[in-house]
Amino acid sequence: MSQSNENKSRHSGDMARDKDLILVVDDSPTNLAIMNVVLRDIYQVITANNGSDALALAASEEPDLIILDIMMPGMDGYEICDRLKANPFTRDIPVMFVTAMDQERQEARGLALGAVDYIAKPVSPPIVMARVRNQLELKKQRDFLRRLSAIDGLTTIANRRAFEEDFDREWRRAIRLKSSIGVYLTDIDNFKSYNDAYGYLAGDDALRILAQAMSKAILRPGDLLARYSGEEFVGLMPDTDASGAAIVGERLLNAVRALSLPHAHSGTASIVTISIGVAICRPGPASDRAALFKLAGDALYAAKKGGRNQLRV
Ligand code: GH3
Ligand code: MG
Ligand code: MG
Ligand code: MG
Repeated sequence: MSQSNENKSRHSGDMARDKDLILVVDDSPTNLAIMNVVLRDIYQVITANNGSDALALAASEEPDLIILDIMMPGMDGYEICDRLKANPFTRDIPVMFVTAMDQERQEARGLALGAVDYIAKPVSPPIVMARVRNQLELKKQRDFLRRLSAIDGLTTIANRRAFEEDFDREWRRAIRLKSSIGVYLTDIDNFKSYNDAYGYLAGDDALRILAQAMSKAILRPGDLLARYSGEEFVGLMPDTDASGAAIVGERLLNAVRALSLPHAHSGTASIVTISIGVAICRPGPASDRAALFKLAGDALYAAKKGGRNQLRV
């Protein structure tokens, strides 16, 4: 899997298409042509006539649905489905089989391999349309729920669950690519007294405003900012070394200062400020990502001890 593929897949959820994209895989040019005619008015259709092209297209184009013929020379539909399901970048794409009539065993085997539905040959256009529409609708609902489960309700940025998933994925990627990875933890300074002085609802507003400002301060598309807990935010910086991480940290500090939210008891500058702890490493197979996270926590503690409104590495 190439690096550009991995980067692309990280952001597939953001990808907006005018039409749903369907990949049709069949060794018969006639069958491909029929499916194309049936689907092309409503959907964008791409085709492959063999397994390896199908797998490559599935990974690079991230179709919304794959329609897969079973009987093919070389890699058959079962094997293609198996491989799609084994690859984290393609496993969530719904697969529908095309089976010859009266092939109960084919249908059962396909469904057991993770296919969501099947179409019987010879294909009936209205049935193809109906089944395709159903599966695309279900996929939209799944994608919606997946996005929802990754979002923090108060600030609408990523939540802790999303961070943990990203951290795990980026960590393994950094090991594979022998690249470095940075983590930062931010904590609002004297936020308890902000709530005490201005009220808890004003505190919630401040959290929303800070979250948006910090999100905007992060330049690189691969970087993640998430709300970790109460008034603590966590960030992930793939492919970032110590100097790059310090630059991001300074941008975050300045973005919050620039808001100039009045905080009479901030103990620092009479405005809301944050402290940041940063940790960077180049993980190997034996490294522990919890240890990197703890280093960021230690650095944050040092920033607090050192007077707040600052960054420590
Ligand atoms: P420090 O500078 O040491 O961080 O001081 P602090 O007062 O910010 O201490 P700490 O980080 O432990 O404070 C957490 C406070 O953040 C407690 C609570 O009042 C506030 N807080 C946590 N979650 C929320 C939230 O969702 N909404 C609001 N309004 N306040 C929250
Ligand atoms: Mg065939
Ligand atoms: Mg805190
Ligand atoms: Mg705090």
